[in-house]
Amino acid sequence: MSATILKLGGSVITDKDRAETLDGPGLERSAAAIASAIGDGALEDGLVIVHGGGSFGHHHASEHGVTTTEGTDEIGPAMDIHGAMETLNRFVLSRLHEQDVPAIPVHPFSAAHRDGSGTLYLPTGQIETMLEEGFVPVLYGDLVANTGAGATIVSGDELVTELARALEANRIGLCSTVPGVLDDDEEVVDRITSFEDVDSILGESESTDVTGGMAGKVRTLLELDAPASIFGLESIDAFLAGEAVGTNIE
Ligand code: IP8
Repeated sequence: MSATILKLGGSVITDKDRAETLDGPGLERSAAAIASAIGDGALEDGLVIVHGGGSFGHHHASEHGVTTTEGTDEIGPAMDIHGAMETLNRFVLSRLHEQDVPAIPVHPFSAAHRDGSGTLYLPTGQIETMLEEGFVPVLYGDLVANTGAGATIVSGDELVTELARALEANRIGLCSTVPGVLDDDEEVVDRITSFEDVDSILGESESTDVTGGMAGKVRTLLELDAPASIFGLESIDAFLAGEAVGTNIE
């Protein structure tokens, strides 16, 4: 199985400054690009979409103090976070359906879990079968049951990493609100091929941030076999058409 994995960042599809508010134009632009790439036959090996939480998930997660390591075993907070993400997922699906994209949801809370050391387990047989049958699976940052911690957050980026390995993805795209990884002069860096590049471009302080931030993202992507690109919404059509856009991490 090989497929393209596309992450739609939460800041692309939601208004980050207003709780539970969509960025309608951003979402519609993304859905239109996906529909036209499928129509052009550019994604014949299949497409898996992962979307972030934006002002839906993150708002509730921070209110309840839930992170990828700090969990909750209370049903109220759990349903606030998961419920908001399910709502966002329904919006994403409906915009994709309006453009005739055969998108179906895969709810990480129901599919994945973490063990006591925090390692994520995500079965992918259902996703592979969906792809074989011509569907476009859509996953999202969510909660997952976590041994000894109740339920913790799983980020969209973690899901992308797991999917890339399990599905032997041929390409990974992270669509965000920045046009790529930026150097000190705010110019997009075309290519990153080593951890040394990350240190020299993003600096020591950023590179120590292994759990989040751009350096952490780039480091994780470097460890994967598939080439990855980080790009802005303006380049989504070109990425889906197979072009090199934004920052290429290989
Ligand atoms: O926006 C986090 O996913 P991300 C999702 O990909 C939640 O980091 C539930 C906060």
